[in-house]
Amino acid sequence: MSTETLFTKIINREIPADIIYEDETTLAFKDINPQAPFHVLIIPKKAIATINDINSENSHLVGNLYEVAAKLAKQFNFSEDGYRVVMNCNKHGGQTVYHIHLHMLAGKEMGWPPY
Ligand code: IU
Repeated sequence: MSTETLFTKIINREIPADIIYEDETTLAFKDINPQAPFHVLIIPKKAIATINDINSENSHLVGNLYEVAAKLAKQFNFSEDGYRVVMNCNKHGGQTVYHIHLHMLAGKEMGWPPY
């Protein structure tokens, strides 16, 4: 199964995105349909389709997503007030792009439960 999605094109700069962070393994860019004043997607450059595909070989890449979230929180001054990170899985989770991505939402107080 091909794991290529539009996010691969964003990584390869084949389609535009507002990229706010990049390192060897990870990219972060603004969500095109923001659900909070600050809404970015933090993705591994290596395509992993869903949370179900995380394993001992690639889980360090997922750890890196959280590390980048903490860095961005510090950079944009959200560490203290807080923020939400969420990763959706498959249909019931609301996943629409099959390249895992950590949503980072900040800049307002979130509600719970999230539905
Ligand atoms: P989801 O968890 O798979 O539903 O999230 C996909 C997100 O990707 C969603 O919030 C879209 O607005 C966002 N997105 C984007 O920012 N840029 C794109 O080119 C595409 C989707 I396709």
